[in-house]
Amino acid sequence: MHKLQDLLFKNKALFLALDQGLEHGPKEFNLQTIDPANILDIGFKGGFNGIILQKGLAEKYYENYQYKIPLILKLNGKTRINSSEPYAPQICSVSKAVELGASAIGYTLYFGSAYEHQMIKEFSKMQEEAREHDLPVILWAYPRGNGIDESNTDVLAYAARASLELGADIIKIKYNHDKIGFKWVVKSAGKSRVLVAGGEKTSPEKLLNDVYDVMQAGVTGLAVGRNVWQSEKPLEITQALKGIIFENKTPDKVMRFLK
Ligand code: FBP
Repeated sequence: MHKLQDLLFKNKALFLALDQGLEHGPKEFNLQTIDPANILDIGFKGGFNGIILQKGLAEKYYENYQYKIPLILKLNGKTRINSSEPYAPQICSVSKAVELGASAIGYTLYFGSAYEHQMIKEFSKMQEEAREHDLPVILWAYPRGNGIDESNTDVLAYAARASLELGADIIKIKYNHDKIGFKWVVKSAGKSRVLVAGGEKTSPEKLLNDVYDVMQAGVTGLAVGRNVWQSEKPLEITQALKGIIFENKTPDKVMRFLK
């Protein structure tokens, strides 16, 4: 049986991302959050639908959480130490993901990069292997590279459509604050689900309003990292996000969790 439904609640999803240590470096963490176990705790206590980890964290920290929160294993990644044309090589196999107990796999594809063809090839192979193991596939669809406008609505819609055609079950994409245009991005994804990325830490009001807007545009939910675990009230902001995503509440109604 396809496990995608197992990752959803009321057909919606809220995932916690913890792959920023590789992507951005330890500057994202403080003395508390530098310990991955403390963020896994937030994932479990907050009742997230899944936690997104790279292989190294999964090997060393996931064992204690395997019956508490589903694992979404990222199979590629890169650092930002050298900011040349983006390419995130595959660093983990599908069979390793199965061994580590993953409920889904993830891959970041930089649409428009000079290395796009290489990533499309890698992703396609991985997607077929994932099908053999019945693992849902989440594609981080990030337009990026020389001369690419990352927040252009047409470019985002193209990335969403390309992800559908490449076989992604869930497409994780960034919101560009074009409320109307984003509906077209979601439509372009067809039967693939769309999740929005959290982005840099912002005020709870702005985050909740953005999440409300993307839910109105038809997305399935959010895969958020910094806006939760960099918050002084990570569990409260999680409650507020859940109110909007799973209970269709408005930002005004859920702000009480943060008071
Ligand atoms: P955040 O909610 O912290 O932005 O995490 C979402 C995410 O997609 C992570 O999975 C990933 O590490 C990061 O953003 C990549 O961000 P970017 O490549 O834009 O710096």
